[in-house]
Amino acid sequence: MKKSLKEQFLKDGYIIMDILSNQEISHLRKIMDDLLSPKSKFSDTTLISSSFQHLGDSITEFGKEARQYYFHLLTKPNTESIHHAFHHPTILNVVEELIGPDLIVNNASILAANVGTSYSLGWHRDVIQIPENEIEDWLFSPERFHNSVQINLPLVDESALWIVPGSHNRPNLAEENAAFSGSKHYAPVGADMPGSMPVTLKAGQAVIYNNSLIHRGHTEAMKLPRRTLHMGYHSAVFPPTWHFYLLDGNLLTAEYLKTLSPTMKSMMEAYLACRAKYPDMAATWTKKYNFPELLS
Ligand SMILES: O=C(O)CCC(=O)C(=O)O
Repeated sequence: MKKSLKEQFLKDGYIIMDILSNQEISHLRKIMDDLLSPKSKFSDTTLISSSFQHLGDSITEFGKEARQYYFHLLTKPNTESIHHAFHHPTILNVVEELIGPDLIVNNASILAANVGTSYSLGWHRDVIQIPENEIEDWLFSPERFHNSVQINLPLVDESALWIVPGSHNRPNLAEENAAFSGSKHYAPVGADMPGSMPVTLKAGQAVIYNNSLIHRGHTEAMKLPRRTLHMGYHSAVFPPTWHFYLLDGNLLTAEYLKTLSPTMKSMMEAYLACRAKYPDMAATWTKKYNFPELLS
């Protein structure tokens, strides 16, 4: 990786890279469309806000409402046909250069919506698992190593992700706090955020970002469908963040693991080993966990 890309990632909190060939885009698009079948049509186009995204949607519900769907695939049987997208060698190489080796996937999802959907998710940093009264400013300091990388990789051109560049390693500015209206989780849907911009991506390009960035999902009524791969990783060489716990480890049963490809199976075994080593999500946002030198 060009040194400047890592520098840009550290400074701005995101980079954009070409990942997929045209052939890979068509191949994955076909698989994704097949997974999203049957293609229900919504008749009521009232905007439905997409909060509580971390709970995930059921893939069989796709298209019944005029909204953006967020499908967590790992631990969902019958979605294996697209799992190889989540260990694409180019993606793993880039992420390893940004945070370190021995990557563990903790989020393997699809963000999808049909033409005509207006999508609006409130501004947030990905700290939803942390109780609001435990979210402290030092979590966003440049000294804290954020062992988590998130990626949006659309198979259709899009600009649904919005970000505030550089906000990942500093606390909220006064005007940002005003936009959040007192919440440390989600700003009210539609709030104006100073310094924000949409991330415009061509199919096959990925935005690779630090999800401590202030960000949101937002589009006017879509003229193209949304068909985006969404994924998250951490390096097993370092302690994980709270994002690691997004996967329900209890669903990674021996029976389920047998249904996975050898690569995904070994990634999930690595996940379980890491889970055994770090069983307590609530430790991950404590100061001692993030700055182990405080322990000595
Ligand atoms: O790309 C999007 O729709 C937003 C995704 C997002 O906000 C998130 O995963 O935290």
